[in-house]
Amino acid sequence: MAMNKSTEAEALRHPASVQELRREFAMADLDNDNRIDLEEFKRLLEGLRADMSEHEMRIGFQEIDTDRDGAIDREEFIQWWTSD
Ligand SMILES: [Ca+2]
Ligand SMILES: [Ca+2]
Repeated sequence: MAMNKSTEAEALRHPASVQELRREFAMADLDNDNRIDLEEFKRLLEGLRADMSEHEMRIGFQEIDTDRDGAIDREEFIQWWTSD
């Protein structure tokens, strides 16, 4: 059960990307309350040039906000980006 190079690379890549996501999160969290609300989420998507309608953004927001408290916290954000 030898760990091959690509598995190692995969393991190394992960923490780096989480760090990256924390930075993304901090940038998206415009008022620094450690939550991304719907307004901030829309701005984030606009910044990413995501061509989404108001309705699609709302749906996306609700998908990420898994505990349904009306805001995306860091954990939900990271889970969203790292699922798939
Ligand atoms: Ca915020
Ligand atoms: Ca939430």
